[in-house]
Amino acid sequence: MKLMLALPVRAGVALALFVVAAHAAAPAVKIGFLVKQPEEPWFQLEWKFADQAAKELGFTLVKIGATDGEKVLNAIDSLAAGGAQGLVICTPDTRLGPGINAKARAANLKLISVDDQFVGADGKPMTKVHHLGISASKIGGDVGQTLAAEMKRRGWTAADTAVCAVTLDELATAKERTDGAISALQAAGFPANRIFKAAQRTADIPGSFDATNVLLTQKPEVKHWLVCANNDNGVLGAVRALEGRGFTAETAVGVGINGTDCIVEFEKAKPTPFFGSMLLSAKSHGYETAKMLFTWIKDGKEPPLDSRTVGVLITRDNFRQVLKEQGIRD
Ligand code: FCA
Repeated sequence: MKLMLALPVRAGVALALFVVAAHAAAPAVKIGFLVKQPEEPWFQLEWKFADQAAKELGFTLVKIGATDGEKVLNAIDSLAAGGAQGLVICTPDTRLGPGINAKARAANLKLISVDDQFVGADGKPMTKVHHLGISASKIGGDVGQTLAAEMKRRGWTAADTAVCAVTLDELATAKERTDGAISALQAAGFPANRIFKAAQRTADIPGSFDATNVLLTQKPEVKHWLVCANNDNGVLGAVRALEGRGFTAETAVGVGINGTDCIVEFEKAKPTPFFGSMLLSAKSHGYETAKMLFTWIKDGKEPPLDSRTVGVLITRDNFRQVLKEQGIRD
């Protein structure tokens, strides 16, 4: 009897010791999260949600602002040396894709690209690298439809109105967004010859400000402007240029994308030409990508190769409520 009791007890102790040992031996999961423009509120929110995943799921997150190719390659080296097993990246240049992929593979790091899909040497998207991005054409289409609806609501005529599309065509997702907006405007009956592109030289507010100023100088006769761009900052730069020429919320309308970089604009006491934005899901892009990578590393569960997220229109009227619902604001 004594022996019978003793055996399970001993086995239990042994099992407990084994569990402790196994736990100690399991390598801690460490993940890098690299973004191309760490100063953009969009990327800060991605990081915030990735941090939340790290806390909830129990892994280490290393956030790195990788603003050029050299920084990306150095970051991958230091992640590998520091024992990381994977990285999520929004690359500063999608053409770095093949190099990043090769380096990550060589270092045995699992890889997910976010927002901006890698482009191969053939100029085509690298569809074998796991990616989570936005449904860019659809979201751009929603921007175009919103602009067309606002023009109609205000009773503007096509003869008095023109479209300023601030473009960043070297980035595929950006081109899909502005192309989507232009197609939707044309589908709504807007004449193609009143749609003008202003190419940004840099993907920030000054880049869009400069590009728009050139266009406004060329077209002084236009009474009303409709503005679309790659993202909120693209539209913000254009709005600042329009304001510099006396345009107001009554004479120009811009709709951005991200919904995160325009909050200060919406909070201004007086409306500006920045009418609305397609709010993207920073939580999916930050939390979900980090979680997908974590479960891939920990349980070997490979994420889907290509995931796409949607956007929802926010304006001065509803932004507080929607941001609260999405956990972006208290
Ligand atoms: C690109 C843009 C960002 C954001 C993201 C989803 O990287 O540059 O502003 O829109 O896609």
